[in-house]
Amino acid sequence: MRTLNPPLGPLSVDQFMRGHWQRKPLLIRAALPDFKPPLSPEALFELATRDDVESRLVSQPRGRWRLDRGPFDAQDLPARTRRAWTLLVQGVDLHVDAVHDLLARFRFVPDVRLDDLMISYATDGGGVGPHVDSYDVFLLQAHGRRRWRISAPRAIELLPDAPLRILSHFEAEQEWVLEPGDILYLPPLWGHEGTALGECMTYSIGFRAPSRLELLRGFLADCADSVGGSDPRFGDRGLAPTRTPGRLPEPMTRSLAGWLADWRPTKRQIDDYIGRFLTEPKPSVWFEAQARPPALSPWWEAAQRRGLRADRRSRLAYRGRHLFINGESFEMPSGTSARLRRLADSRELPPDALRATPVDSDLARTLHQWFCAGWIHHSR
Ligand SMILES: [Mn+2]
Repeated sequence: MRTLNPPLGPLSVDQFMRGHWQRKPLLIRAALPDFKPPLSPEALFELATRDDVESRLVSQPRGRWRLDRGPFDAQDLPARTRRAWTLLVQGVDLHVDAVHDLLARFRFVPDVRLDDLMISYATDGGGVGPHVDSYDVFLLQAHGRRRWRISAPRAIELLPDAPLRILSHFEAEQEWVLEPGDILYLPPLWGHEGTALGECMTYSIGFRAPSRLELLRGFLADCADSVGGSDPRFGDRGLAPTRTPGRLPEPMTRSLAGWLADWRPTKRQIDDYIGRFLTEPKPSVWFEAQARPPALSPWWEAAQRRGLRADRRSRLAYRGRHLFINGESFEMPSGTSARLRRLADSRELPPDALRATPVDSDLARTLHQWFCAGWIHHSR
């Protein structure tokens, strides 16, 4: 995946990042002027039948909000002629190359900040109500028209007893009708409400940002897994008899407090965890390992002839001598780092990057291992 021109209209990437990113909304008319949606509504409905695809149906029977979770058979969905329903399909970039390729236009933001591309299909009047999201989003109008109304961040009150998070008070400060190819950028916590004007499809390019609690939870669990080894246990040889058996023994309290206060993760543990955490695939992603791994030598010959590319679901990042891929950490052997970084940045290695490298090299062995795991493929 090449890095394509950012769809920011007249703004440069620098202007956008300084003036808008995480600060204020931006409407970009004709951001992708000749945009043709790569997926028809029928193809989207088909995706929503799969159990490895996260989908939701939002409707308002008799004026009450209703949320159903997929997968949905064709007969589960309301008719396309029926008003005001919405089908949301999450992570479409994980399943459709042409949709994944769209994300290349947003790689002016680091890959680890990018979450997924969600497609929302709605019939006339459809929407999911006024709400806020915790993350930045680019709303690309892919087909038909949608009216967006937005408001600046403020104290949030939600409708009681609704199956979705819907703001109970929402006063729009600005509103626009988006046409195909237009994009609306929203920073986190801006109130927004989108309403379909006729049948419409909107692509949400969503970002991710960990909270401190999410990071700590995972990190502490990870540390606990790797403690093992020399695990001292409290002992109290010489303990004096007590007449107050209900009281916490002071020496015991002091020892345990010392263990807690003195425990420190190493810098290596910390750096390693951050890289693995930020490249962890989504829970729905499952890589199919090669049932019959090819022998290294013919495989390497083919790789040198055809080049290699990352699977569209693979998450890659590097820092210093470490490369992180799909939640695992590799120390890059000397002589491999320039090319492994190139694989992370461009998501492919063309034949000329591999040609001069012998089959008994660290690079060939590492890439072969990733190929067998299903993380990378031969280029077409
Ligand atoms: Mn939203």
